[in-house]
Amino acid sequence: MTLDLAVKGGTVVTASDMFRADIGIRHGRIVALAESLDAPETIDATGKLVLPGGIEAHCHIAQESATGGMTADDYFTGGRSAALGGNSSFIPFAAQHRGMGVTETLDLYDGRAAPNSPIDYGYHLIVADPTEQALTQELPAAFARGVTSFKVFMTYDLMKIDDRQFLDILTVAKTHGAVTMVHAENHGMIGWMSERLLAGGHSAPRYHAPSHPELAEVEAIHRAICLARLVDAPLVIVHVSTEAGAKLVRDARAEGAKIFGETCPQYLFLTRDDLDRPGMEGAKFMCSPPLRDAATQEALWRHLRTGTFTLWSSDHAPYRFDATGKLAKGPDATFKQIANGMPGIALRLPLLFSEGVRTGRITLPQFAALSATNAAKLYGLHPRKGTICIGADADIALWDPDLTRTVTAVDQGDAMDYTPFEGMRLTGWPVTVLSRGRKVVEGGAFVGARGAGRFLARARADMTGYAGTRAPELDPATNFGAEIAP
Ligand code: DUC
Ligand code: ZN
Ligand code: ZN
Repeated sequence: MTLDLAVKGGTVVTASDMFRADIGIRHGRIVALAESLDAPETIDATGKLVLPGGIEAHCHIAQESATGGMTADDYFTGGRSAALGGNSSFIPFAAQHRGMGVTETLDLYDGRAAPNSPIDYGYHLIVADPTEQALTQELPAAFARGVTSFKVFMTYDLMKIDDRQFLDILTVAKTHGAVTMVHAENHGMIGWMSERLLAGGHSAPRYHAPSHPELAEVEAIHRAICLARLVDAPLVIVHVSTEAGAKLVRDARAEGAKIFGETCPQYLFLTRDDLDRPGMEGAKFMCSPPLRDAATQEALWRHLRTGTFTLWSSDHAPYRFDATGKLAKGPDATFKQIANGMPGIALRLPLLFSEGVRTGRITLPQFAALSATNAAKLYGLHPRKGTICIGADADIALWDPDLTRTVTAVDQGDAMDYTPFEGMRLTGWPVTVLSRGRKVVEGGAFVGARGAGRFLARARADMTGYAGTRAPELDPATNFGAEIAP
């Protein structure tokens, strides 16, 4: 068989297996796995781990917030940083704001992504204005276009939807085979706490943590799960930051519901003590939900190891530590006025490798699953992406398991002026990354091209193994019967 490229001598790691094999690539796809292959071009993977290219499934790129702030990264810098972190595709958000149509939103993001992204990309559609037109026509059209996941917010004045709107969106998503994702925090609790803290003169970044109490997340996760179970729709609880929240996800799934959890490095590597740094430094560590404590970190590691979390995502939300970002409202801004979010797209996987795999907390196949395979299955990309098998895109990351590097902001390849993980020494880094057989990272350096990434029209989620738990109260006559596919 004629090959274009062979990756030789490495140890292939998938979500289920580890084996020694050469990988043969032709026209950007994997066409052979064998003990020994040759090709006009070869990559020596001796001593390396050969993993599916990562899929970053939660990041904010070229996205404006409802209040007008823009993320620092565009599709080029965000994609470059993702590639440096071992990813060969990503799924940022396309954010609908109130008064905007869904189709208009997706067209806008196409204009931002297509000319710039160096790696393959799709979007999750944020739905902030579920009008009748959006529900009946635009969301189905988005699905047909390959945008098969929708995100909703239970908090933020200009983004939040109410429970009835949530049920409407879940039902449309379910009808078409889309997955709904939710930012689950109780809006009333956050507003009430914030008002009291500010009235008491507590406006520094450190008060961001108490303004978003753990119970706000727990209540909202519980409610979101109940809403999804009522209509038996799949739901992803994104950025789970509490042990109690993780338990709700685990228990719902154990009962057969199609409930999935995601957590992020910041909740396992940083704590709310970081918000206490002097002056406005704490603003660098403000994200929502906020950082918690050391005991929560350990609990979340446990849940990661035991499978509660299907997804491990960076929630890269890059706002620089200057007047374009965190300090847009001046050096004395209150915690309510500072953009929420932190960067980390290049570190999602190195952090997990170093502190997860190397410490023995998770296995290499678990690492592959959390890198790519689970996201590919849940978000309709599998088996084209997310694994190493015949026929898949040649999206491959070669990892040097023994390479140690110290994290520093300038190495991130993003448009940021800080990293919250500055100074951490991590062992295990991606050294070569392929996107459809093209090198985007070589020798740890970015070699990709602006605009080389392609839009990923995604399919429906793979729900194999999830029977669902439709609420017995629902009468098939109310449109939840057989005409809605499982
Ligand atoms: N939600 C996110 O998903 N990311 C950043 C901030 C937020 O509220
Ligand atoms: Zn969120
Ligand atoms: Zn996010």
